[in-house]
Amino acid sequence: MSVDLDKISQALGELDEQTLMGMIAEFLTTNPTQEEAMEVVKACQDGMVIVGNLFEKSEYYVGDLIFSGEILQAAIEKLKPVLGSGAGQTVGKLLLGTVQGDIHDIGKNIFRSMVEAAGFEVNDIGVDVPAATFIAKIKEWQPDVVGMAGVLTLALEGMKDTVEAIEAAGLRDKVKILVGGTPVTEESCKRIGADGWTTNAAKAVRICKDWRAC
Ligand code: B12
Repeated sequence: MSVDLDKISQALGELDEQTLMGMIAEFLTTNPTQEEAMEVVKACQDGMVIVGNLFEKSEYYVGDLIFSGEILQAAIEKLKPVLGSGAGQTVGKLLLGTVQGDIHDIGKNIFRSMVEAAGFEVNDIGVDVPAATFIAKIKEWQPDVVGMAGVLTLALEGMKDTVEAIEAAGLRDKVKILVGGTPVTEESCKRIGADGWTTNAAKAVRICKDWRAC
């Protein structure tokens, strides 16, 4: 791979948009594969961890978080043609949203681009989505998979509440549930009552494909 992934993380961590976009533009001239583009996404994700840590230490402020989000969105836009176009046959239907209480959506949007590229039809219901909206959309749209996103620790509760509400509505056996975002772990997945979890969008796509294959 022709690009220095650590430098990508560092540029995003330092909010150095010019350097980051320059490196991405150069990377794109090398005719990269989807896997290589995903490694760049991962490096950007690591850069966001640097941003988060500096925010925790009060060296960065909310304005810096917002700016980091904008830089990452711009980087993902540039990488989108390599991450996938979404063309081709539909392999399944995925309902996707960030759970109630959480407005973070950058990771969700990356996952959406990638799963669309893998042939899924995606109904993205946005951020801060109440359980009742998930339920109404499951009834109306009948997805195969429900993806719940969240990066706040609080989102784990939102996910658990949503799964419980889906169960109470008698819809639990109609859908597979996949949870994703930084705080999600094997243990929290079990507690939430989801069928799968991941903090990696490429792995999430593989899980969705495997579910549709069986
Ligand atoms: C950017 C950012 C913001 C932006 C969000 C912009 C946006 N449109 O999303 C803004 C400025 C709005 C923001 C606001 C806040 N934020 Co903020 N934010 C971040 C930051 C820096 C990056 C998050 C991010 O985008 N990461 C990059 C993406 C690519 O990673 P990801 O989400 O994990 O996604 C990957 C995978 O998880 C997976 N994936 C993601 N979603 C899904 C979904 C499914 C279904 C699947 C299968 C996979 C999947 O695919 C992705 C690619 O591989 C983090 C720091 C960090 N280290 O995470 C803090 C962070 C998450 N924020 C934090 C906080 C505290 C806040 C605020 C409360 C700040 C405030 N005081 O107002 C508010 C929250 C408001 C709310 N109710 O949600 C804390 C959370 C602490 C906690 N433990 O709960 C963090 C960790 C910062 C910190 N270290 O303190 N934030």
